[in-house]
Amino acid sequence: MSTVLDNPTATSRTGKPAAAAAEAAPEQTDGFHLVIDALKLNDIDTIYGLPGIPITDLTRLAQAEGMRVISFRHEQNAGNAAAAAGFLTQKPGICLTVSAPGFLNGLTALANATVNCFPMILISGSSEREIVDLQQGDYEEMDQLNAAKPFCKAAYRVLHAQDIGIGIARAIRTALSGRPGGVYLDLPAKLFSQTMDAQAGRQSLIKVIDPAPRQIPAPDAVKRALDVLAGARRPLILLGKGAAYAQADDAIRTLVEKTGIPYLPMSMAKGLLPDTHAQSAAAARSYVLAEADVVVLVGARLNWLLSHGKGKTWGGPDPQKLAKQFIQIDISPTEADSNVPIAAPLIGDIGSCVSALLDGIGNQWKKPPAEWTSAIAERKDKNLSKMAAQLAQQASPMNFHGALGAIRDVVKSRPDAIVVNEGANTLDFARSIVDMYEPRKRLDCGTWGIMGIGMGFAVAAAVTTGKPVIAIEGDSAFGFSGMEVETICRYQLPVCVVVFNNNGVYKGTDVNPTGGADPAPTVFVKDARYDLLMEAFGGKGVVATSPAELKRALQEAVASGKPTLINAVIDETAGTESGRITSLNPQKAAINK
Ligand code: FYN
Ligand code: ADP
Repeated sequence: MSTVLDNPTATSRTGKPAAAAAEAAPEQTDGFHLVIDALKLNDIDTIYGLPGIPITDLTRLAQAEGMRVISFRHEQNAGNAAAAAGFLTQKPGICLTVSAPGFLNGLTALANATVNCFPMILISGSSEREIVDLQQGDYEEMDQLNAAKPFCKAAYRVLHAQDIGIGIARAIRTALSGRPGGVYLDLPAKLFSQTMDAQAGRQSLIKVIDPAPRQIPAPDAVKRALDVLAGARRPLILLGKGAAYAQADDAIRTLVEKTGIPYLPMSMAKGLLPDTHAQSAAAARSYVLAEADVVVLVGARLNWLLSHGKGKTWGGPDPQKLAKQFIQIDISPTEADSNVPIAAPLIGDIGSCVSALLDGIGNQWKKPPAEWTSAIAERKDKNLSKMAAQLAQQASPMNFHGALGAIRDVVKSRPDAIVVNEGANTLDFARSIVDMYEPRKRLDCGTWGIMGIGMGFAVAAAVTTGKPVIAIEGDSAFGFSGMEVETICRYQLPVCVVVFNNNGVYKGTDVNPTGGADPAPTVFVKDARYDLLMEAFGGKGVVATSPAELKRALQEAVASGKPTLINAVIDETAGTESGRITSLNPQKAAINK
């Protein structure tokens, strides 16, 4: 394998061979080094990417200069890793791709990061502007800048080495400030080998000061919010992944406990307070959404996951129940009134907004009426008992509850582990069965309900935290990023993938109605050995057919920190079409019934 030093296209710091460099003056730098130096100056220490023309040497040099470079097998997974790293660290995750096809492979992840409000920068090499713009048929020709624009907060291109510092500073500031999101940075191939005076190069770099400035809410907006809240008889705090991202954990916990208001976590806000907290209304979700009269949204949008704040979920058709008042804490002013009227928008960063509410509340706050909290407790107890009974059944073959009950026990004993979760039934059951105890320990399909985030998110979670990662994967969902088990083995990451293998999408029992040889569209190879995939790369593969086997294998994997894949054999009749969101699935027309 070639190294930086023996690779002729990589320039040394002086831009000249060592012997010549001794007599050459002044010292030179180049585009490669300026990109790396600009990232390092801003405390960015990891690149997730996939080498190839024109960025291969950038990956080599970045590693040589002390950055961690995690090379993937497909850019979408590298992009997802960068996005998850952004969410976990509040620093933009960097994804580095080659031109056109590599760039496009990364674009889904960039769009997903933007939709999820995760800070991420997709840096892509691109082909020569002169040829691309005249559409003369360059190698990997594509107008990447314009292709990226609809999918990110902003897209920038750098043409001159002396502008690299500015380009990276703008990308960082855009990704982090206000509502976080994805940014595209286009670096044409020619830029990397441009040279300039090293001293001038150093001076051209920018260390971004205060990239996510605090945004203090206006005092009258705080007062309005407190007035609305004070009038509530059935208040509810709804925590979203924005609240998890904000890292205002203590303030949020204090707000919940001091006011005594029940709270409902969205899936990635689970663990902000432990799911076992007495005030958690997660197990009474339908009840609290329908019945609450004032809802405080903290970093959560009233999108499809919350039925747009309308309809049956929120108490319709009863007009009294539907006439709720919302207080919305968000950094983005345009989020308010996006679906229903917001009585008290509280615009600012979550830490500042929650602190301002706490200051206003003082020590005089009247806790919610007991009839509200005890009605919730009653609903909650009912659902918890129902769940306990389902978890106690040891069905054979193993079903979702059996398998997830085993995982739930392991997570309880390792609350520092990070859970990555995707699939349909595997996602929906895991969300309510596997309790989380610490903030930012759950990563999942997020705002889009996207499949394919699994291995990318798992790699980033392991790389950024060094903690054990448990990826709970539907067998279909796993397929989107499964090849990255090689990446997990190559970097020896403490990731245990549990594949819920029920032989198909949703379930494995569909048949081809024509009686033809092709399997039904939703069915996979029966009894597939996903565990062998991990063994192919030197990791550990295990088949688990019972909750006891699964629990033992997972405990061992977490304790060893070794890459492991557990093929959890699930009853192929278990699972419903589209899981808990069947209502979104267009039904066959009556004519076909
Ligand atoms: C929740 N619940 C519990 C618990 N937690 N019962 C007992 N114990 C515990 N710990 C109850 C809760 O009160 C609900 O019952 C029910 O379990 C389901 O809770 P959940 O999962 O929180 O709520 P729900 O209704 O499914 O949430 C709607 C949703 C969710 C849209 C937010 O379905 C979601 O996040 N979906 C994402 C789907 C997705 O992205 N899929 C990927 C594409 S799949 P009741 O209160 O009695 O209602 C492509 O096919
Ligand atoms: P969930 O899917 O969990 O409900 P969403 O992704 O819908 O969460 O909502 C997250 C919200 O949090 C977005 O509207 C975003 O603008 C907001 N947000 C993100 N970071 C911050 C922050 N630091 N301060 C305030 N709001 C934030």
